[in-house]
Parts: sequence; structure tokens; C-alpha cells
Amino acid sequence: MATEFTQRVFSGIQPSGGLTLGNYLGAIKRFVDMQGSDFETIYCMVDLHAITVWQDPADLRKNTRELCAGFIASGIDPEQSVLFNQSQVPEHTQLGWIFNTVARMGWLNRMTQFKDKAGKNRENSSVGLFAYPALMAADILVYHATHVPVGEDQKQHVELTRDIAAKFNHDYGVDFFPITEPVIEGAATRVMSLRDGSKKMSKSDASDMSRINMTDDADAIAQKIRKARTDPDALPSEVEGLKDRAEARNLVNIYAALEDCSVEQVLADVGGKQFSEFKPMLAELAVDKLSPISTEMARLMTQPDEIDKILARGAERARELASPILKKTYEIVGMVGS
Ligand code: AQP
Repeated sequence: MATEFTQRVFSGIQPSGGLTLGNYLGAIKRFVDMQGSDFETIYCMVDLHAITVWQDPADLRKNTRELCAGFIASGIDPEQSVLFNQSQVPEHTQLGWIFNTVARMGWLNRMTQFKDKAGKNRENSSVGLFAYPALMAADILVYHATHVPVGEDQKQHVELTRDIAAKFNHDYGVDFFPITEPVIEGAATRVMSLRDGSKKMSKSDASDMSRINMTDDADAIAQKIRKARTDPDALPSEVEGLKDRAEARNLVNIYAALEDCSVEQVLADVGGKQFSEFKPMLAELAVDKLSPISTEMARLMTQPDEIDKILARGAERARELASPILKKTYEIVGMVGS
């Protein structure tokens, strides 16, 4: 008989720089929506993933606290959800090692994020960047998480997590790890750069004008939207009219996600308008939704000790969940003493 797993959500974000609107709409906002539903929710600042690309230690500390502030300011309640940073829960790396022995080189070789991030510099990339998806599988499966809300770009990694779980179960003749479902929903599963509609909005993009940072003030948000690349045509009234108009589609998607409505609804309202009229509407909506979050983030950042306490308490709760699952994994694998 198949094992029944508790409905449990896990997801993480790298503290590799300021949070972007892409992280917010593609991930955090959806994490908040899943909190208090039928799921137990576990959210993590994946600092061990961040260092697969070199991070200045002082920046990493600041970015981890800022990310925690971003989670809380957006509505994650550290009592209701388990909120912590990955390096305080060693079970992640312990299970990660086991999964390094389960994942195949060929599987990791196919990961498009590694190809994108390594670029032409493959030989000089860290081994950690290559093995990243196996550690991500451990992040998820060390809690037996059944659902992982992510942006479109992480779909392939969640599929790899499923492959690792299935291979482990098969190789050891057990039904121990769940086959986790990616949850990729809503209008903003892939928020694109404001300067180039073919590129993902990313915190590590060289151009600050390409993204909206969660710490940007109202003027910066309005300026970035005003300067966002678009085409000369008016907005269509139907979704089909956005075909081959990546930049227009991106701004409409952002509007829909911020307003919590469908792209169809947005186009029913703004179809026929020029960007000169739509952009100020979008800027006003973005400022309206993001300003309270950035104000609260700034307030929380004046209390780093409080943030550290929240993370330490979250890590304690996370270890209570992860440690029996790791122990059982060691037992299945045949480690003496477990
Ligand atoms: N542009 C995006 N649109 C929708 N979702 C996004 N996510 C990231 N960018 C977008 C989602 O945010 C979560 C955390 O991502 P991450 O920071 O751990 O790594 P990433 O995907 O590599 O994000 P960045 O901003 O591109 O970081 P850097 O520049 O450091 O690589 C994930 O669920 C992701 O899908």
C-alpha cells in the first residue's frame, strides 16, 4: 500500500542579493497564500545555495536577514510557518550527500540553470553550482514535502527532485520519499526583465533598471516602470493580442499578479490604452502594494537580533522535523549507528 504523506509545503529563496519583484510575485506572495491552508508550510533562506557563486560574507549575512525581513513583511508568520536559514539545519547537507550518490551526472548535465549560470565559464564553476539540484532535492525531501511552490525557472529542478526520490525508493526497495508536486500557478510564474522581455527578472542582473527591488522607493519604482521597454502599439483587449509582444505581456502579467486577478480581466479594463496611460497605472499599483512591505522590511532590519532569534527558533523546529527523516534514511542506506 502506498504511504500517506502529510500535506507539507517547502520552498526556499537564495539570499544572494536584494529581493526582486520576480521573487515576490513568483514565490513569496504564493508562499503567503499557502500559509494557513491545508498545508504545513516550511520556508527557508537557502544560504548554502547562495555560496555556490561567491558571496561577500558581510553581504551574505545582511542579505539573509533582509530576506527574512522580506518574508515576514510580506505576510509569512514565523509562528504559523517554519522560517529559517538552511545552514542552521545540517540535515539538509547530510541528506544532500546521500542524494549526490543517487543523482546521475547525466541528469545534472541537463540542468538549464547550471548551463545559464556557468555560461562559457563551465570549467571554472564551483562543484557546488553543478551539484545544487541534489542539495535542493534534499531541502525538499528532508521534510517529506509534498508540494513546492516555485517560479517557472525552478520546474526542472523539482522534476529532478522527483527523479531522485523515485530512484532512491527503487534502489532501496522502499516507499520512503514522496514524489513531490511543483506548484507553478498564477500570472507571474516568470516575471521578465524590464529591459529585455526574453530574460528573466533576476537579482544578479547587471542592470538595476531591469528589475524592481523590494527595497526600491516609490520614485525608483515609478521611474523603472516608466523606462520599461515596450512596443509602440496600444494594449490589446484579448490575450491573443499579446502574442509576440514579450514586454507588453510582462507588464500585463505583473499588473494581474499584483492585483490578484486574471490577465483577461486586466485586458478587459485596459485594452485600447497606450503605454503612456497604462504605465502610470501600473506604477501606482506597484507602489501601493510594495511600499508597505518595504517600509516594514526597513523597520525589521533595525532589529537584527530579533531576526536572528526568529531564525534560530525556526531552525530548531525544522530540525525536529528533519532529524527523524534523516535518521531513517541512514538506516535504510545501511549506516551503522543510526
Ligand atoms: N523572475 C522571476 N519570476 C518568477 N519567479 C521567480 N523566481 C526568481 N525569479 C523569478 C522564483 O523565486 C524563487 C527563489 O529564487 P532564487 O532567488 O532562489 O533563485 P533564482 O531563481 O536564481 O532567482 P534570481 O533572482 O534569478 O537569483 P540569482 O540572480 O541569484 O540567480 C524561486 O521559486 C524562483 O522560481
